[in-house]
Amino acid sequence: MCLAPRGDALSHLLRIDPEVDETLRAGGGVVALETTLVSHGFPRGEGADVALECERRVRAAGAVPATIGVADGAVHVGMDEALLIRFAETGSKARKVGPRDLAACAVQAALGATTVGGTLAVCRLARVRFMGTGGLGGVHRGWTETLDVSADLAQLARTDALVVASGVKSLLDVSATAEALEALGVPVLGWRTDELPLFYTAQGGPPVSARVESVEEAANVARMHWALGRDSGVLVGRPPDESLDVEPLVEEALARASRQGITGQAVTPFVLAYLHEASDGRTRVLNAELVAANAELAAKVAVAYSHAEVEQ
Ligand code: PSU
Ligand code: MN
Repeated sequence: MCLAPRGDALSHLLRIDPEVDETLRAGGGVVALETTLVSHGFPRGEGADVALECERRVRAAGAVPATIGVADGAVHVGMDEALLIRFAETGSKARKVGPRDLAACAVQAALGATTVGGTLAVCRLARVRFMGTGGLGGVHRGWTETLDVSADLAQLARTDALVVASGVKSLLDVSATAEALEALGVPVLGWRTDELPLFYTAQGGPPVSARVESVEEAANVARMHWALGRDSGVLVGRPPDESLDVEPLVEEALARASRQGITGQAVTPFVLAYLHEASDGRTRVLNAELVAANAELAAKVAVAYSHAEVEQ
């Protein structure tokens, strides 16, 4: 793990909220939350409710939320409600910030909503070990032509943090993503399931590398993974409580995007908006629910991890 120099240059660039900083120093549970889903994952403005609900659920589980994003020339680890609302209100006008975009975004003082990969890059620096999100980015359908593979994967491979997600984004090539995770040496744990969840659907995904039944077990696997010198992340796939079969709609949305010449970063928001429209808003409700439930589970694992640290 890279040791963050606590020198002046970094301390003004990396703005760690005092409560987050204290909790990290005391070995308590801190859960990182991303801002891409706040700005880009929900219609303008609505992301704030989702983000605030995630923070509440993390606190209710006994951990401290650290929502991460770039604003006013600094990388924020933990932010106040006003800044969170700014991310939601700026919506798709906020920059989408992956690991490679952090520096330019900070230097140019743009508002930068961090993806899972961007958030994990900051976790590595700030030594935050847990994160909750909706879906991980991964290998896109048609990747043999486009080579469109999310930087989330490479960053997860080099960050010792545990991420709770409902699998990967529904529009991806899920089996290819599972293969990539295996190749990168990232454990994929199923939360009370043998299959990697398909975001909106619990069943039918590729097999996980191990199933875990409790938060203590998940925390212990992560601890052992890191104790064995593995410095990669650990993915915990938590199935949604209710399943929606949206695969036919995803296919329709992708076909439509391709006909309209929509490519790259614009594809996800297009597909999400299409799913929402075509499902009478059910995908958006489920998306908001699973993001909050994943944040809560990440918090419970973080608390179990910190308790075991104290006992040792
Ligand atoms: N899953 C969703 N909506 C999203 C994302 C994931 O249902 O907006 C975001 C996450 O922030 C994830 C990012 O890290 O998409 C990956 O984007 P890309 O494929 O461009 O790397
Ligand atoms: Mn991409």
